[in-house]
Amino acid sequence: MPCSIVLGAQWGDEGKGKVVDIYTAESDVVVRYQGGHNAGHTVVIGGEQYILHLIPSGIMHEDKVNIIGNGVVVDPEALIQEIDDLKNRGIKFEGRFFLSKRSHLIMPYHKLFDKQSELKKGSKKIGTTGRGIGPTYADKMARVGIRVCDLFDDEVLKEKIFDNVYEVNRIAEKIYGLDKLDPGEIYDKYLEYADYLKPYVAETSYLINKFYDEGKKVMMEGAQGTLLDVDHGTYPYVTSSNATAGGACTGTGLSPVKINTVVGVMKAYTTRVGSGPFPSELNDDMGERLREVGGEYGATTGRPRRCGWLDLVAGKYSVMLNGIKYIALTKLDVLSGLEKIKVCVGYKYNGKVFETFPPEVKILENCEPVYEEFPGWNEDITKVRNYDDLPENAKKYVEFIKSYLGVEYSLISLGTDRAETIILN
Ligand code: 2SA
Ligand code: MG
Repeated sequence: MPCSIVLGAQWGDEGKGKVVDIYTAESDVVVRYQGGHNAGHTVVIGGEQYILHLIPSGIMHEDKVNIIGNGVVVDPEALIQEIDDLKNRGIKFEGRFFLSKRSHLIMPYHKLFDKQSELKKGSKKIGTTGRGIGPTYADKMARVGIRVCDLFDDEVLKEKIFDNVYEVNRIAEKIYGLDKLDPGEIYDKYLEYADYLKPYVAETSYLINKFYDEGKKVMMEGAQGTLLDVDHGTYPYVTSSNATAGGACTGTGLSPVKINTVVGVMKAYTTRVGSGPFPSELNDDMGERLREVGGEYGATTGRPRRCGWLDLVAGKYSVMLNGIKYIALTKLDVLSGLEKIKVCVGYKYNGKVFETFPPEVKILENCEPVYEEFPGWNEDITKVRNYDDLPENAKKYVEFIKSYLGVEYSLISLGTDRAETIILN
């Protein structure tokens, strides 16, 4: 396929890093289109683990081009750190890594406001990663953001930083009782970042379209997940970008008519980090078991992830929103050894059963999940490479999901390593 999108079909942490890494083998160019270093994409190659936050997962493959698109918000300090770390592990960047001139920059005051506004919200907090993501996108929409291209015009950069910090300091003092920020200090620091990043900066929308026109295969890598999408997710308990397929067009400059397929990455159960409704959440021993066996801790913040059964109401919504044709089903191995496995197929609220995903947080928070129950299996399935060799009960579970969602499987993942995978389409 000339152009595909691989994205999270749930609340993030579906195992996108590994799936993208596998598809990278068939792609020439890998592009991130939204989010920032709030993402944590884990890739394990030959037993070595890499956690990528901003840089596309394709960086692990020597001959692939990696692009941070215009829709991504970039903390230059975090990006430089990530580049340095990967370079120290032998990964090359020159000529194969590009950063959009149109990407918005995360500034020190964005991080400050992210944390302060969470503190202020108290029990109503979103549970953000504290990386400054929301305030940066807010500035972008308010048209006061600072973009990567601004780093290379001293005059423009200075003016923007000084104007913004003037406003920021009024709020910092008045609302949060904080010390004033020094705009000059920020300006100097960002000029240093500019020097470091200069070789990588490009007009990536032209670049991506050029690669596409040359017949190169482009894969767009989503971050977070569909239900964290600012428009379609569990608002306000969402991230501030469009994690759904539409975001891949606005976040890269590649037209929707050029995109051939969307692969949704879906975990065989559900997790979410941060606050917000989660109808099939398990606040019991089973939830604890999924967390421990699945290693469900945030790849960016180390936070324990909330765990629950697979939610197919959410899954079907996600398939619809993104036009998902193929599902990459991950972490099926985590369910081995369970006597029974449940799948949520409806939300019961006020005597009514919803089979569609409601926008009202109140309904999602107070509904009772309607479950289908499946018998489990005891076999260790991590060594299975052919679909037919899966235990019968595992096949029944997997078949149910597929027919409920009306999709095909592109692969079924049975472990963190690249090799622990059944490739299907
Ligand atoms: P933010 O920081 O403004 O984007 O937070 C808003 C909500 O989005 C959630 N969010 C995430 N959920 C899952 N995984 C994410 N990435 C990291 C990971 C998370 C980590 O891969 O593990 O390490 O904690 C991610 N990033 C943002 C967040 O929890 C809020 O609910
Ligand atoms: Mg993650």
